[in-house]
Amino acid sequence: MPTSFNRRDFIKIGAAAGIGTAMVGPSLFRRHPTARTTYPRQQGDLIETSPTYCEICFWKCAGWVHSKNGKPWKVVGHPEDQHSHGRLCTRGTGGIGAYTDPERLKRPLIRVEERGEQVFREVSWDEALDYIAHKLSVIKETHGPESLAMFSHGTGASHWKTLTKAYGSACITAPSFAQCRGPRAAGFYLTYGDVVGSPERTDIANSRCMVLIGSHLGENLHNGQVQEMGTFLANGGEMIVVDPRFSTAAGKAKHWLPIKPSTDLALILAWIHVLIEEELYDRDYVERYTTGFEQLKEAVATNTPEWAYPITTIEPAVIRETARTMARYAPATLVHPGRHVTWYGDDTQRSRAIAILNALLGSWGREGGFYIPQTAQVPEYPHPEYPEPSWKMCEETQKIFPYALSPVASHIRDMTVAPPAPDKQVKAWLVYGSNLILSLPDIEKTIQAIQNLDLLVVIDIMPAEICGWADVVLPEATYLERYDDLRISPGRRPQIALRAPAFEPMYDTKPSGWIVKKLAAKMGLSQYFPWEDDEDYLDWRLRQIGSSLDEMLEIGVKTLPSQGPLYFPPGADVTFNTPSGMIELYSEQLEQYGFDPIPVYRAHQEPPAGYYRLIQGRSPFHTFARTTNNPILTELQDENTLWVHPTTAKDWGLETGQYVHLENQDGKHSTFPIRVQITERIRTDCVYMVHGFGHSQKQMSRSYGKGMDDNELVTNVDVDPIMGGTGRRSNFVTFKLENATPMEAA
Ligand code: MGD
Ligand code: SF4
Repeated sequence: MPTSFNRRDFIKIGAAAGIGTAMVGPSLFRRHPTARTTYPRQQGDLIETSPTYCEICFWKCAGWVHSKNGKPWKVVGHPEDQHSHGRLCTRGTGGIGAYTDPERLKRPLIRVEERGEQVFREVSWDEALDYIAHKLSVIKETHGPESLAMFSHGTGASHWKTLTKAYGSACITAPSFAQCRGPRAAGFYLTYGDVVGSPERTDIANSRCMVLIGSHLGENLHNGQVQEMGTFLANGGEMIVVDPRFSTAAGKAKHWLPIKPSTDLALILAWIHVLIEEELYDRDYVERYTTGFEQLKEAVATNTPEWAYPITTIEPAVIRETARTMARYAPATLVHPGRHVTWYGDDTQRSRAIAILNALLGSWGREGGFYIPQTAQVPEYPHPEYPEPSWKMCEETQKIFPYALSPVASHIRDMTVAPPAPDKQVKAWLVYGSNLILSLPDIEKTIQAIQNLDLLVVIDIMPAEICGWADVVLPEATYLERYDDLRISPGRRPQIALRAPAFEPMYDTKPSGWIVKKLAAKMGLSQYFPWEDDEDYLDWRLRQIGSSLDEMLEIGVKTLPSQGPLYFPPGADVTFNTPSGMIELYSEQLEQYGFDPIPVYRAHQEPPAGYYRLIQGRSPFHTFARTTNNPILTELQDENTLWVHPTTAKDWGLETGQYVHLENQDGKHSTFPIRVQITERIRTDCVYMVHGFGHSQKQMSRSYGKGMDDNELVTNVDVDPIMGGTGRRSNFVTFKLENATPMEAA
């Protein structure tokens, strides 16, 4: 019997099964239970290990899962792995919590009432997949296969992407492009004809000077990168941190520049001005590899430190001194390109300014700057050609944002609400591992788009907010219970890593490899999945490079022969993948679209009186909203706090520990209150919280109502006109002190 719940109560889930409830029936895996390494009994315990790579964030550190007497024990880093160097971060070691969380999704669900009513019934896999296959066939007939959009975040999405392409759609997006790294990709691509990639090609370990512009490494815990920062500091590296907040990194820096938020581009232009005016740039590198230097010199002639001072509040002497420091260590000076760079809408131009600054320092392709990454080449499993879509989302997006290098998630959402033409409708979404309600700015519009769909399928491990809006919810096995595609990421050496299941999937959850193959069969698309199962798929790919699944189950990580030098050899001729073949300080590509060919600073909106700019960052203990219900990680942190400067606190009579509500410039009031943390480590014109808290799903009891969701206060989005990025930092909040009662006391 379906049971009604209000929107916040969300999904009905059947009688809770306890931890250790394994799937009844034969093993899903043929090879792994006997192939994984088994150590002799230690003090009476049977210790077993399986290779994995972490899915708690997308750095994908390789490691070993250890079980004791068949039960999860610990996950540790793989010593050969260049992402983790043998050590996992706090979140990675807490990864077991994703497996043991008794509140995870357990069985497939189908919605039985109107969308938004959140009434579901538990169904068998066959019923869930029949339902999807039937709906997709009707949608294909009515609106064409191009009307399917896929949102993907995570490795398990790989088979779903294949299915989307086999169905006939090219509309596959990672929300991280428009909400995170896209401006950096566009800015560096326009300048160098290449992207920074992930993991970043930053040669931190060999740097002598590192500049972090709103990149809060240390709190932003991308493991290998933070370990390299440790090496850099231990070697006496000088760090310059630009942040309105005294971040953990600022605490390790020689120079902390507490910049007025939204003015970084002015500072970078002033640095460029100083390098050119004082002839501190790398003349040989600039002459050999770049084009547009004279135009750059002319463009920044008036961007003096004195010009930048009233804009940024950074004193001219500090701007000059830090520019000289960068030049002193160049080319082993790394101006870090950042990662989450969608801030104020002019983000591609800010990223381009960072790219230009690095070019003047001669650090791209040089030791201590940016190395040349190497990626293992592993052939794809052969399959038939995908059908050619009659229209492609990326082309539609590029009509509006010319350097959208991938479809833009928010643009797909907007097109779902208002299609550009009757024959270009988006009618079905597959959402893999992406809680679009908390991650896409403008929640109301996201819900409006969902209401326009004929089908919303969510594949997740937790009953995240997006599941509540789905027609079908598919519970995926966690990364500790499944094979996934090989990890093939760029790095200093070509390297691959294997993720194998350490445990049978609990409850009635399944790996995506299994789900997609079965769904493809029901859709008549089996020819695109010709392998027998995940083990056969992986083994075939591995054999093409002289390895095998058995070998990888034993070793976990394999390093392949180097493909070439890590840095430009001295005096080498280098052709860049730009129209001119040079590093483009002046961009004719941008000019032809009517954009500034050299970045120009333009002022942003200021907070109204009594309001403060809301700035956000990451908690070292959590991965955005993904982990805030994890039973292990919530013990380390279960709510976020609001950083408030003492002067602001005094004006409002606030005390540390007190709960407050916030309201933004558009009158949007927070759903849950947040605890105040008074600190001199932040400027007076802004307040700060980490992202990922304030979940509204009661089904996730450890995170429900704990802390505040910054996303609901982001109603103003500054869209980057070059690539469609969604800048979230032009939202201003004021304090609302009434009825600010924390959940536990409410
Ligand atoms: P942001 O969230 O943009 O992060 O990490 P970053 O790329 O480092 O930056 C937050 C910093 O910007 C804060 O210190 C804030 O005070 C500062 N800031 C705010 N406004 C301004 C401004 O106008 N100018 C300047 N100069 N600084 C400003 C994000 C990265 O972290 C990403 S994209 C991912 S996907 C990973 N997520 C993640 C996680 O969820 N948890 C942990 N622990 N680590 C993570 N690492 C990665
Ligand atoms: Fe996992 Fe931490 Fe590595 Fe991310 S950085 S993959 S959470 S161990």
